[in-house]
Amino acid sequence: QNIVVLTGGVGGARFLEGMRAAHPDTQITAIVNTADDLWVFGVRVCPDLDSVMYTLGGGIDPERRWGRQDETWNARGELERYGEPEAWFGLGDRDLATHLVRSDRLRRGATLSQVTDELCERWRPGIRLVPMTDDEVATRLVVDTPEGESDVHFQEYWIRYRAQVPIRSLRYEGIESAAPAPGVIEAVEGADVIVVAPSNPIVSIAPILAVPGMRELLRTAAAPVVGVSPIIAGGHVRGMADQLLGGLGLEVSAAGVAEFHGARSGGGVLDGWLVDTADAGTVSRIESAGIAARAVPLYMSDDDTTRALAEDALELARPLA
Ligand code: GDP
Ligand code: FO1
Ligand code: CA
Repeated sequence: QNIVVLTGGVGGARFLEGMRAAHPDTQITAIVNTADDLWVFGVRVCPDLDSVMYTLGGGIDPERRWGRQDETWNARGELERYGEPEAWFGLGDRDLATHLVRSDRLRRGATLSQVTDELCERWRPGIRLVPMTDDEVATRLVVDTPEGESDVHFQEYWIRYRAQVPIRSLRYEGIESAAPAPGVIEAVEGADVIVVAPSNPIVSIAPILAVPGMRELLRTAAAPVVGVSPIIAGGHVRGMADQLLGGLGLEVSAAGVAEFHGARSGGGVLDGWLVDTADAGTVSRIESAGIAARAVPLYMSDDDTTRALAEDALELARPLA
């Protein structure tokens, strides 16, 4: 069996842990969002790839859920003392080593997928991690800051402005000329099931689908496509997904996200969608949009419920194959 998961960072990484626990001997391929990535202080940072790699490799900071555990911040302190304008972006000392290796390889001509394979030789995530594209894409937003309208990278909006400023527009810069990374098309075509992880719909899943060819690839895939809602009872679980959905005028609900991704039968990408038991009342609305829906516990509070959630996703997919 081949399982393919489309994923962002935190929510997706946790879900992948459950999938790996449920199917330790199965080939699982994660297609990871790279539109959060940025160059800062001369290094290439890939937050979602690193969140997934560190989580599955046992190196993630368990509280922050990004960056390394047992981290120190000496380099960051020194950057602040230099008055570096980008010091709002926190690169820990341990994390910095990952970025030095990645950036060195990229400058020598390696592709992001090659570097990711190399980093994974150390972390051994047990799941194949493939960036959505080897080309540079950046989620950028035009926002209203206290200093006026500003065109910022997603990371600046997220970290510096804590997703608290009004959004005028959002775009995935560079996406038109991006191509799926090697292995992406083969993975989707060879999949027995494709799962959309409980990741941020706007900044994790949508950019993957916006890579030219991806939407069509999913629409015509032989395997069923099922997703897990990142929204429970009208709110984000961890992180700030509601700021983006709400900020763009979209409905912040499990059903709203299902309709945003759309039914495969109606030009979207989903055959099935899992909502939390708290949202059981919206199952019929989702089904009337042409998406098979079920209500199960979606809160990944411990390893057992996370593994059960992965099983539930595969079970929802089974009759849709
Ligand atoms: P990011 O790239 O690091 O922001 O991570 P993702 O995009 O993969 O995941 C962020 C999303 O995960 C947020 O929208 C959260 O609502 C969702 N999330 C986090 N924990 C859980 C959970 O336990 N259950 C569900 N269903 N969603 C979760
Ligand atoms: N998140 C923060 O809130 N503050 C930071 O300074 C920060 C630095 C950082 C460095 C490397 C990395 O891989 C992730 C980092 N994050 C930080 C998290 C990052 O903004 C998020 O994981 C995502 O991009 C949200 O999708
Ligand atoms: Ca992300």
